[in-house]
Amino acid sequence: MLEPAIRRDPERLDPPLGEVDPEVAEALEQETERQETNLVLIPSENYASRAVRTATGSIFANKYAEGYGRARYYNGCRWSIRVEDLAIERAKALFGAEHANVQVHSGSQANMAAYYALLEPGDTVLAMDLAHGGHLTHGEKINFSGRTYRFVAYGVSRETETIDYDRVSELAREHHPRMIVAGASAYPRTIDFARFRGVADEVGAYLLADVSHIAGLIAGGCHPSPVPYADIVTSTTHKTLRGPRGAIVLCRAAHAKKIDKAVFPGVQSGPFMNVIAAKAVALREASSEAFRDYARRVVENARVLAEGLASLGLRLVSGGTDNHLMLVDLTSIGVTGRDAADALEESGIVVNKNTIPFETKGPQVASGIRPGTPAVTSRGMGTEEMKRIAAWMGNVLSAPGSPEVRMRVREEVAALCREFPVCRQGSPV
Ligand code: DSN
Repeated sequence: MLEPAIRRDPERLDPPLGEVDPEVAEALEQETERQETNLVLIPSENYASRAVRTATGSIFANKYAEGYGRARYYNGCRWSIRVEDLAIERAKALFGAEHANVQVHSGSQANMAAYYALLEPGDTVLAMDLAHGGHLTHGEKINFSGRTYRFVAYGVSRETETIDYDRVSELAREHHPRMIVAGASAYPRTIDFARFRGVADEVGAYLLADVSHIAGLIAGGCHPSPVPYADIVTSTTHKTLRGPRGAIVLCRAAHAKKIDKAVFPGVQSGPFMNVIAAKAVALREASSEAFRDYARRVVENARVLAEGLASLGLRLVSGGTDNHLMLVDLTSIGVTGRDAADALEESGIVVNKNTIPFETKGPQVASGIRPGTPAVTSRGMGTEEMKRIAAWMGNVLSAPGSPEVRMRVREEVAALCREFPVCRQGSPV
């Protein structure tokens, strides 16, 4: 039999990135170098595995698959349905949830869908103040959440800097919210979801848990799960969970239809099938014993890093950490969050500036920084490395104007990074 002539040479018609777009290729190369040679302490960032990145960059990106289950608006969805089913089943099994929506594109859209499913515009919602550790989508005036619903803010107590549950209860009785949001972006302590449920029940409110930051710790058994208590749980997939950039929504069976409808066609149309395939991979990885060990090491590393910083005289909001992050109040050393983050970046240590509870400066300056350990732990670093990182941070923060100190730390950081490569063969990273 004669072989058919190949009429299209894929190599010629579909050249590699470097040939198509040298500028983006260069940025990609430089970003790889940056991620290799710097210590990432931003607690919402992580290194997704090669398997997750392969799925994210895969040809599933070419497919439209609007709809759910077998009811799609496009043909050719057989393998898209397969990866979506895998992601759904794995999400339900990992978190013990009755229903999972894996189509939702981002954490913000997950929260939008949750509000859209259970609330009417103008309804009252009780959520954590952004300045106390909440999130933009938990009712900030400039965000869709604050513009659409009537948010009332709770926060942390001035004395303990931990969530003031008595005040949450008082506010709930005063304002009768239709929903209470439990969850934060900059809160270093364990969240008592059972207590939130109790308050919600007192006033007949729905409970939404946004676990974007701590999802990996929950999956790994290092933080109590909100699933038994919350009506809806939203989470991003790229933070401690170490998946692709994206999100999931988990909920009780009673809310399943409303959530699915709120995601599509409510706030989204076509799902990102490549990202859904990558979520399936990440959820499989997060079900492993190795991931449980990873989550345990993230928390242990955070505790050691926090102790190291405190031993240098730096003040930790709430006195320490139970999870993957800590908030460092720099007021007493006379350095702003912005200057600290800039000086640390020049030294090869990447953190984000952060407001602290009862902040007196604007968010672009801020009084604190928010270091976290998910990414450095993914690289394989442990408690000895955390002690060295704390010492380097102390050196830089006590001499923020010294280029010599920054240069010395930068060299030592680069040497440590070489011992823990990000893209090494055969590593989980
Ligand atoms: N989730 C935020 C963070 O913690 O960095 C960004 O929206």
